[in-house]
Amino acid sequence: MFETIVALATAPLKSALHIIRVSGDDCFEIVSKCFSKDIKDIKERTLLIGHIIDEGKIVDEVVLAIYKGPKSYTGEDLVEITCHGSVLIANEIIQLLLSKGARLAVNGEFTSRAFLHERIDLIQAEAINDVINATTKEAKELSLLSLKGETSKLVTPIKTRIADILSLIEVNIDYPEYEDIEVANKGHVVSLADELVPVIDNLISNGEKGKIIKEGIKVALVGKPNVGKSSLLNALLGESKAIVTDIAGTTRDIVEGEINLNGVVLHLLDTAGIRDVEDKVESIGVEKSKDAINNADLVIVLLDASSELDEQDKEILELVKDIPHIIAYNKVDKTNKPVDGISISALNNDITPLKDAVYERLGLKEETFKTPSLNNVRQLGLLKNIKESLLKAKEDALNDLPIDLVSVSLHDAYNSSLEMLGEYNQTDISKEIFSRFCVGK
Ligand SMILES: Nc1nc2c(ncn2[C@@H]2O[C@H](COP(=O)(O)OP(=O)(O)OP(=O)(O)O)[C@@H](O)[C@H]2O)c(=O)[nH]1
Ligand SMILES: [Mg+2]
Repeated sequence: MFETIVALATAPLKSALHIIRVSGDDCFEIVSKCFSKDIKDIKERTLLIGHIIDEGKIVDEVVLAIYKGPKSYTGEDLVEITCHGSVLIANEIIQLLLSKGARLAVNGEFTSRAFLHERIDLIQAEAINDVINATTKEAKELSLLSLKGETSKLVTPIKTRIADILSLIEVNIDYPEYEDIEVANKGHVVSLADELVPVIDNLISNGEKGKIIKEGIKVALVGKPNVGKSSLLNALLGESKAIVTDIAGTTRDIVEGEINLNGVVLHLLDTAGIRDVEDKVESIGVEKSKDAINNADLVIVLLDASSELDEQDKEILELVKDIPHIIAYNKVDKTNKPVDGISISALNNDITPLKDAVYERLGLKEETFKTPSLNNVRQLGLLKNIKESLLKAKEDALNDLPIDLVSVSLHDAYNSSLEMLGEYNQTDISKEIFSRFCVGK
């Protein structure tokens, strides 16, 4: 029994039109109670013009897109009511539907229904959210591949191969009397791990790159005071966002900005120049700079090309030594001394060498943008679980543990592959995932 749910699918703002979605077992019956025509017996996809009526009074003229389940987004009977774009009208219609027996949908509930009715698997459901949230054309295109099911296809062969060996082991354990069945031995487990681990490693690597395309990276600009961090931020953004002066210690708080670098979003953080100071405000700023270093995916350390490296520079280089970083020399316009490294002039907007170096560091190739990948935290976490479980099974097999004990880890690997597609422990994961959706999706 699927209750009938209703929600506004468009943003609650004044606009040309609004769309209200209704889905569930009694959808057609409930909508018929408020519409000028009876839609209860509609058997195929239909578009109808008519009126929403409340106790004989017209609320609005609307268009109904009527989808007979299972051929609908949710897999259930579903109606999309397109009304005029007034929030007042949309609310009136929703209230009316509620009074006739529908209930308000929670975040992601329409997509969750699609998942429960097996219209889509969990990876596709996540992709819907990714498509909505994509901020670059590239991220959207990658998410559309997942929505089409291309990403799910990466998991299915892994799941099947593990299932092959697991079922062989189970048959051996359960039916030892069947002599014509191949005996499961440690060789099977070792070769399964040897076959799948490189495949999974490749998926993890592609997934990490896909994550960069989808979410971008956090880039912190750090250096001692006055090296030109804020000037660099402004040059990258193409606007004068951060205050620039020749006074050391100008920037106190983090200044943020975003750019799209060849299809990848860089979340830029301009930080306070790092030095030992007494000033209370500035020293808090310096602490924030250090936090920014630790939370960044990439740190750009800015040095002054026109002066010698000093203790402050060296301390900063020490701070970033275990964190992915790029060193760039700024103010090359001020010196004739040759610079060994990336040299730029933020003042003159001459920053292409740094942009190129950042992009190169991302390790993205043209085909990466077209490669479906398992790229969110959940999917990458599960890939790592599968890999670890396979390695554990291999180790147990090589240590000559009885095959039924070896199979415990194989079961873990198998369950993780099911969880990836949402075929295991459905309610828990789906609740978590669909809660991130907007209402009406
Ligand atoms: N000649 C030259 N001057 C620059 C360049 N970049 C920045 N400056 C100058 O250096 C001074 C400091 O620049 P800022 O961008 O404020 O330096 P900052 O690193 O943000 O300094 P704090 O916020 O104090 O840490 C300003 O006078 C800038 O005009 C450059 O490429 N060449
Ligand atoms: Mg600054």
